[in-house]
Amino acid sequence: METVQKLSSDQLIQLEDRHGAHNYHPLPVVLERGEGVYVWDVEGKQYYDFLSAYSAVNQGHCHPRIVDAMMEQSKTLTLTSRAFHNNVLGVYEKYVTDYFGFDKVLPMNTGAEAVETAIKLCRKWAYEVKGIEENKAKIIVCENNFHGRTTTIISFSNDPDARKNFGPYTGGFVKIPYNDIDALKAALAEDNVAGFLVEPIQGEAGVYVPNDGYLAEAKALCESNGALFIADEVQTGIARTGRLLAVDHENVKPDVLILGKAISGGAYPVSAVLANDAIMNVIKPGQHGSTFGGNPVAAKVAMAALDVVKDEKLSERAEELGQLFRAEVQKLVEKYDLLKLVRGKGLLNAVVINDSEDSSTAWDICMKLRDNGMLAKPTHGNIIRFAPPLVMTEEQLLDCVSIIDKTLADF
Ligand code: IF1
Repeated sequence: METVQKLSSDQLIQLEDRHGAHNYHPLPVVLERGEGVYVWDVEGKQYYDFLSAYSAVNQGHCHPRIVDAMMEQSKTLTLTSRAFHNNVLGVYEKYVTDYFGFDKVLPMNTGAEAVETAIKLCRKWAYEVKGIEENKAKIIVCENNFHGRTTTIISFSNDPDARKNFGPYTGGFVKIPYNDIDALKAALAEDNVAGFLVEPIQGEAGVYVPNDGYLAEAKALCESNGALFIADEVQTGIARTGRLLAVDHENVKPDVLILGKAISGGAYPVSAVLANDAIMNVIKPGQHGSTFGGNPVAAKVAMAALDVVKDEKLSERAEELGQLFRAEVQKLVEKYDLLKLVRGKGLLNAVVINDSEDSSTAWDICMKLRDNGMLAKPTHGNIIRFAPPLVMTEEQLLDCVSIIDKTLADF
């Protein structure tokens, strides 16, 4: 029998470097196992995961209930395509629409696909229900948005890395500043506006939390102008910010809700677009879909992942732990000049480093955090995002705060 030699971190990083496209710049750590709030690298070192796969692993790594659901269904039926019915899809569709309180769901796989779905849905609704002249519909978006990587989505990004040399771009989008109600009011007053696509908290922009009341006002303005309020909760949804949805903080019900990431607990690519009949019924057979969307494994995984969120009270935990985390890190902000501020909601938080965006300070801090057993990733050069799995205990969270403290003290 052939013996497989175990590769070291360095060797594995080299393989990626040589054979993979260089579309990421990962922290140099090679993980091979995860359980709950912990991950282990190939040398056996244990870390707290403070990224949670960009908030996909809210339920913790390899949650046994989610993994069991996936294994069980994988042994029975993995994919039929939508050319035939299967015995899981309808059950899931009822489950997920009851769970979030919408008439219908359109299942997809990735966040970007769900955003694309919402854009198509919004445009079709605008032409067929609102009565906008064909090809004239405009969707309002925000500056510094992040909604994914497709050609249409990057067309309305203003991040040069995301955009440059990927044109020609898709038209039909109007960009306004985030967290600016007057700008929204002015944009909605224009002709042919179909909808407003917004992140309840801007994730990629550095966990940028809008003013209290912004989302509720924005929703009310959309309503009075006959435009759809489309919430991209791919990152903020599923208990991350201390509520099931981030819009729940302001009791806002979106016309179109976009979910991804943690709807599967990170076990499988699952995304969803939810809306009521008056909107969703504009999509007819043949007009949208995907081979894997709503497949039986995805459906079972999503139901298990959403069960876990309720049964383990993850929204409540995120709310409580988030309060504690920000209070503790605020003490560090006062203790270290290096930290400018901490902000966030629930367990979606970031600290801004007192240094320029092009400095390497945040990256260097993340490297030291790694050495001290905690994994986090900088964004925009001087911001570090802290988003651990929501299944963390208070004791573990305080342990992490002391790791941050110790790391900064050494700096
Ligand atoms: C990467 C950030 C997180 C998203 C929102 C849609 C999507 C995302 C609000 C698309 C994806 C990602 C993808 C990721 C980095 C990342 C991210 F740094 F950009 F902000 F989460 F923190 N809407 N967010 O945040 O979902 O198609 O990726 O499933 O590696 O590019 P996707």
